[in-house]
Amino acid sequence: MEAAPRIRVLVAKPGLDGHDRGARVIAAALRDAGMEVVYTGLRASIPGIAAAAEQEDADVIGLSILSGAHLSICRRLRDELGKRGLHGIPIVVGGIIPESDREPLRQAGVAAVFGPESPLDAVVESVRALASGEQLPQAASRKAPAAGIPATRLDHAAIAVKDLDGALSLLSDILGQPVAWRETVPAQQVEAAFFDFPNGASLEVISPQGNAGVEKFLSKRGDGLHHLALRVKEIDALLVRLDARGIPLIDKVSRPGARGHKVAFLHPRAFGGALLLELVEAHE
Ligand code: B12
Repeated sequence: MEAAPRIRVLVAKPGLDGHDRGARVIAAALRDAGMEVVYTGLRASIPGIAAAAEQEDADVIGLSILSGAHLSICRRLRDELGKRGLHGIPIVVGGIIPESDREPLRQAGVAAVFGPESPLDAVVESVRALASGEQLPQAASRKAPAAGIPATRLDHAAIAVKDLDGALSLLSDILGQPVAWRETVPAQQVEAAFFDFPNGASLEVISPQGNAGVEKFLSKRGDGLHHLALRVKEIDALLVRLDARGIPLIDKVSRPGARGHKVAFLHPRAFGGALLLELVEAHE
């Protein structure tokens, strides 16, 4: 029995910018999925892309565009392909594409749009479907991740205390359980202890070991509720998104926190001074 012909994809990087990571990642993912991939390299011209699509007999053309010029590039490519009688080759586009440009891109004949952090398996499946002549439903175009903090649950609430041993013994007695975990966290300059609960959330008790913020909190307000922490995934990508939205952050990049987790704090200004919020990506 003859093997089915391999899907041929032209991955192109038009424009004058040097953002080629996305194109390389996609080319590798499609290749790993068994497709034949031709990558144009940086700064491919529109006529060059159309000529390569013709010569390589591409089933799908994938464009990686992070420069902001996606609309004009896609319209020009559609025209250039038309001149060569290649109207039918589906075009997919990835990169930095504002939500408001998705519909104009669709009108320009683009079959699917993939923003930052698009799952690679979704890209592979869409390319496979397009190569076999399927139309993608609108929803298959991957949208940028939703704005906001996609927290999976409350990770912990933390109280700050001056006398850690005293506080732990009082809490152990009242809660009727021993401390589950205690450590010094050098990156946070605190000593931290945790009481754990069956739903996975914890009560953290912290005491400063050179942490000026916690010392100031204690001298101003005394022992008390210091922060809440939400469990999240892919914390660094989330921080980039929050920063891009202008949300005030104490940490733009995560730091090592207690229990080997990655953590980062939003600035209390994010909540008008009412809340210090920590984000926690678990070390599984
Ligand atoms: C890394 C980076 C760089 C690196 C690029 C390294 C490289 N070789 O690629 C360097 C430091 C060189 C760089 C430089 C610049 N950068 Co830059 N850079 C970034 C950054 C932080 C990440 C991009 C990246 O590599 N992501 C990782 C890859 C894997 O993700 P991706 O490309 O998004 O790809 C995914 C999807 O988009 C999609 N996809 C992408 N391509 C394709 C293709 C196909 C076919 C498909 C199906 C899917 C797909 O799938 C991928 C996987 O999910 C972004 C901000 C951001 N958070 O995106 C800014 C960003 C792209 N840069 C930006 C700018 C302005 C610049 C500079 C002009 C800054 C300056 N003033 O000097 C210069 C340009 C220099 C030059 N000569 O080009 C802007 C672009 C603004 C815009 N378009 O509106 C951004 C958005 C930052 C910002 N918020 O302002 N940059």
